[in-house]
Amino acid sequence: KEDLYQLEKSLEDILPKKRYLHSLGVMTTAFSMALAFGADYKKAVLAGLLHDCAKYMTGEEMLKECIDKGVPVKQVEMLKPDLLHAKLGAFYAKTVYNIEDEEILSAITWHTTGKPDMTTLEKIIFVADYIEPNRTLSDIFNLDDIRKLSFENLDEAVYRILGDTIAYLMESGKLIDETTADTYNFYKRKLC
Ligand code: DGI
Ligand code: FE
Ligand code: FE
Ligand code: FE
Repeated sequence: KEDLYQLEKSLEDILPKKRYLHSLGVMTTAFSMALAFGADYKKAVLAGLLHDCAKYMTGEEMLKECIDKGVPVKQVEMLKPDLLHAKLGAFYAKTVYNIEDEEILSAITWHTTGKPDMTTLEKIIFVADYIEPNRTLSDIFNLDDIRKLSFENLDEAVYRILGDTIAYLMESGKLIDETTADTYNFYKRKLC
């Protein structure tokens, strides 16, 4: 049932090549971080591999799919439907890939915005998504620093990633999901 090779093949079939390679990068990064931080590495592998499993559709298609399948959609997700790939990914992880573990499903659900007071596994997936080897310095500011920090202080890494993500969203005039802002505030308070 938990045949990793079969799962990798299914994702390779459905995801665009770059997205598939990114998923493998998140999987191995999350595996290493789970070992470093004493989290369940098997859960980290499954969550990392599957976290973007819905990211082969357009925003419009994801919105329609969520409405069809009864997955609740927030107002900000109506306006920025790309955000839906996280919760739709968790829905597919459960219904298509037979993942029943709530910790894995939750880590997938919250991998884009984060959420206040995350579990170690949730933080690992959130951070691994940002630092995995296929991400490049041209995509992401401060990537070297954040990669190093990620294996030293997980909360600090989450905080820095959110700060940089929010700065990027503001610069490009994009809507900020309230959960992204709440998560930033939570970790800012936690660290001071
Ligand atoms: O799916 P990935 O590209 O691997 O990574 P992700 O799921 O973390 O998505 C990253 C994108 O999501 C990035 O372009 C920033 C965007 N994002 C994160 N938080 C918010 C957001 N976009 C909006 N509009 N609002 C947010 O709060
Ligand atoms: Fe994603
Ligand atoms: Fe992310
Ligand atoms: Fe991702």
